[in-house]
Amino acid sequence: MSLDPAAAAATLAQARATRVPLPPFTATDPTLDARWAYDVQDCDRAARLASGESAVGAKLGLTSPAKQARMGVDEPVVGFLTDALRLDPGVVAGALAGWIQPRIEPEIAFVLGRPVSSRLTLAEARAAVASVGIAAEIIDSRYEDYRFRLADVVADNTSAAGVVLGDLHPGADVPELATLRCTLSVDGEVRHEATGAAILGDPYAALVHLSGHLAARGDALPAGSLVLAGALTDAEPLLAGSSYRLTIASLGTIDVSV
Ligand code: OOG
Repeated sequence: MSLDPAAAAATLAQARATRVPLPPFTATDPTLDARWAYDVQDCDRAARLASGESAVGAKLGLTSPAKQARMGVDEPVVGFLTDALRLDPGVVAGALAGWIQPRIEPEIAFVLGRPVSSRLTLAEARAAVASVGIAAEIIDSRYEDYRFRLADVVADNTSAAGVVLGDLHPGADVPELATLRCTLSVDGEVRHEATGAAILGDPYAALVHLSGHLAARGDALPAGSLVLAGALTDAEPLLAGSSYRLTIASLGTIDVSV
């Protein structure tokens, strides 16, 4: 019998609280799968909501070739977002001590203009988006050295640790997202570049994937939800004393200094 999902969620919560990373669950049970892992996520989400956090949306992960290759997992994953994950750029430095091995990565953020509960077409996904912006996602794997398999990273809410959201623009005012250029610079030096097409060929395809995931699990997101489409480039470690600039043409820039 697989490890009880509630027990795994509690073990991950303990790792977050104590900042002591874990060996991956799949090292002891390689049969653990995505279904088990999303059950762990459900336990984690229920515990966080019971402790007073509010659900604010969802995040996709591993939607770009750069991330899939780096992390060795070749399919997109979905996590949940609560208000506790929303950060102002100015507080990231102060939050550093609360993480284990944080990294930062550039993302496209959507705010939904309508609820999503069934699988959308690409055209429906576009129409479901009210506004679009740039986000900086902070990830912090609760597994030693970010070594995990699909079931581990899903159980760990896809490494979610924080979100800095930039200005939002009405979806209709933004050029074709697949064409937008993105850079991630550290201390003034460009480390990573990509276009929006890095995300499943078209960032709206991430929303299609999410809608299929929600439909399959009988889950839904209300209008107003925040959705992160997944990193366009590989992530950079967040190191004290460094400055990070994330830019997506037409969407904006986020500066974070730690
Ligand atoms: C997994 C989460 C990846 C993304 O946007 O690709 C992710 C990880 O890299 O630890 O959030």
